[in-house]
Amino acid sequence: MKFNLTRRNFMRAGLGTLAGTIGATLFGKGAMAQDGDGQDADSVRQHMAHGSNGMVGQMNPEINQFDTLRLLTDWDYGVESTLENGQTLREYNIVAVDLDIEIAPGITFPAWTYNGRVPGPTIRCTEGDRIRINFHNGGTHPHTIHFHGVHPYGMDGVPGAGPGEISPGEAFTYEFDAEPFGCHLYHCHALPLKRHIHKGLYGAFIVDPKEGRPPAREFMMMMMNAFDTNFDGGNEIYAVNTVGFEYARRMIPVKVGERVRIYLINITEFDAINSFHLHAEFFDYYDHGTTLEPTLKTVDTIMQVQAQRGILEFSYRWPGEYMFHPHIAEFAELGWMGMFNVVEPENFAEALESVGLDEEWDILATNGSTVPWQGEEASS
Ligand SMILES: [Cu+2]
Repeated sequence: MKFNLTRRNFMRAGLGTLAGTIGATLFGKGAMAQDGDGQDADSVRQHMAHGSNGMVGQMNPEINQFDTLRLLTDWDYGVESTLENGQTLREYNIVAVDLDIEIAPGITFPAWTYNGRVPGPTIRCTEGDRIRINFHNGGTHPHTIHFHGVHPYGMDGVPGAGPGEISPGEAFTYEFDAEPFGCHLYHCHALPLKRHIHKGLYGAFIVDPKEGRPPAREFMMMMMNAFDTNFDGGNEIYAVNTVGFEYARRMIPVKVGERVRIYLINITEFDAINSFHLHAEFFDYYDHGTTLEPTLKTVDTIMQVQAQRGILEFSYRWPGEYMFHPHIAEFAELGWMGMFNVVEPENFAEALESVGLDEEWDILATNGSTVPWQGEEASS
């Protein structure tokens, strides 16, 4: 019997039984296990029947052109220049491409992507910047980019407005000023909408307030997302940032006592509501991220409909391995569950290394904002 498991952390966390349930449920629901390392759905079920108590399989590093842990912090500031009126211009090139991605070990999904990744690039800027998106459709279907933000009608990226749907091989430049500040998103708005969104055409759009926000370790967890692997109009795999259980296999390093800020966006198609529950702590929540004061204080669960989003802030008092997941058991069992590995500062380098990260990731996580905090509050 072959187990290609990277489950050291998983076992340490004492999640063995849960993981067994997860695997059985995952493959029992009709997800298409692909050839990969030779495990089809039947052989996986057999493993489960023989009492495997870990997640089966290993991600194939050759398939995805992105690392799920690095998606958390890879802010894209575009190519920056200054316009004659003194305004900052940020210019981005986004190409739609059809590409198979791996959404769980051994399970590939024929995605439609922005720049070869799901979610697409995390566009980050300051309120008032001019944003210029050179969009080229290199896919096989008509697509658009619709931004959640303020912009003229012709820049709305929907059929009938401006250029409407951009045909394969064609291009269009979307341009507008970034406002309001907050945690936003963009997605394809071609029809049928649910198919174009669920195939993977979405990304985070973070607009920093001009006065910045207090220092924090920041993560883009855009996206609570899901995949309908057999195209029956329901999802088989759920995740945050695309790969089921990846943040359980490779826990996210965090330091005791530091402020953590999560940009959370729900783009799940087919299910009306998604949610986020944090273990062993409570957080403040900024609905849509459009305020500097929390809109909800001291909660440990938040729900979001599709395209709803917000900013979470919290800090952990004690070291430990803390779960986060939707409080919807089905989603959690089908891949949407992750963990924070909270450690003392002196153990942080080790925590990074244990999941294949480095100092560069740490710097991106703690210096993400386009503007330094200009308020009074001391760093936590
Ligand atoms: Cu599309």
